[in-house]
Amino acid sequence: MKIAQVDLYIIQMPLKSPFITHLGAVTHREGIIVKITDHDGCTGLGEGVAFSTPWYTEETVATSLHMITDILIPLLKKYPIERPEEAAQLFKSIRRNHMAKAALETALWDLYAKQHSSPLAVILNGTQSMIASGVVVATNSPANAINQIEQYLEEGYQRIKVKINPEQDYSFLAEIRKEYPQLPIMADANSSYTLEDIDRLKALDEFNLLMIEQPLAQDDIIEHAALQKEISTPICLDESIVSFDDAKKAIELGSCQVINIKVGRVGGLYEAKQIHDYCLAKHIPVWCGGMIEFGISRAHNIALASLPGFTIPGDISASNRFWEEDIILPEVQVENGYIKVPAEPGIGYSLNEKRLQETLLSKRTFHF
Ligand code: OSB
Ligand code: MG
Repeated sequence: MKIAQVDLYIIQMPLKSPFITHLGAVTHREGIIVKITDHDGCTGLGEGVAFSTPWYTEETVATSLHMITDILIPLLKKYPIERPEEAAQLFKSIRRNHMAKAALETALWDLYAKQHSSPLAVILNGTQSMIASGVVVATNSPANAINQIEQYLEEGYQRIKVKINPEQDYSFLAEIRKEYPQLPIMADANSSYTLEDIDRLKALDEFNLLMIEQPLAQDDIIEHAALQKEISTPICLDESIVSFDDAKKAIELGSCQVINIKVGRVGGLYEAKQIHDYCLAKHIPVWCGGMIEFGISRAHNIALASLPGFTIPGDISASNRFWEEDIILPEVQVENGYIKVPAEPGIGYSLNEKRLQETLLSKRTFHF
């Protein structure tokens, strides 16, 4: 792919309002923007989606930087590649560190698509020109949740996700259901329950949720299979699925009826597409998860969600859901509940250089 240079930009931005789960509150987002430039001056963009602390997965911005700088870039220098799939293969010699790998791999996909003057969605074999958009309400007050839901429905979002845990479930959902009896709604527990809570979880069946996301342990697929036999609400797995093999095993075991695919969690677009293709063949619907990300990762999510198996609105919201001003131009917009898949080459969004400079903490450049 004739890589000449890799630039890493570490940026930080405040969220418009705190994102609250039982695991803590996110008030600021630190992230890594990757720019890969080829010998002709063509550039590909990627984003590292690890958080500053390991609250969601084990990776952090600092571990990602270490992996990208000291392990993955040296590998790319040593073994020049012709296609992004080869990077995915090359990175398999390194254990885990999926978000670090995805930061580079997604930039290579964007570069490859631009080198071939083709939209990334087309390169990935996407078939949908519009993505149905859902949004997450992450607050611990029912009144706040209802206010936010009202605002998001006005903005056109097609599906609402709320965060739940054993201290905030039945009565929280009952208040929301009273206000919105027909709303397509789902709940994400982020691993806050155990099988001992089975009666609490059974009680949630009456709310007609689209699904419950990751009720049990973040690395479990065995107990989720046992739980799915006891509840009628479909289980969707997030944290438990970090690879194609995980997805295959979870589906074979009956641990879930739906999978949330996150590019960063599974190590890149190649692995994400493998999971998608398998789920499509097995009639398991998938949707694209979110990471409170900046626009570059959002843009990669849009390209991925154009694939035919993405039949459920995911957590791909507009840039203004989290940011006063995003780092891409144009910003991601939701119109009548949909996001248009760009028809321009690559991800179809460019860096907002002014915003990048305003939010920049540090920068590193690597010459090939
Ligand atoms: O569990 O899906 C999750 C955000 C950060 C880490 C984990 C999760 C989330 C979300 C998605 O819920 C929020 C979004 O980006 O829209
Ligand atoms: Mg989740």
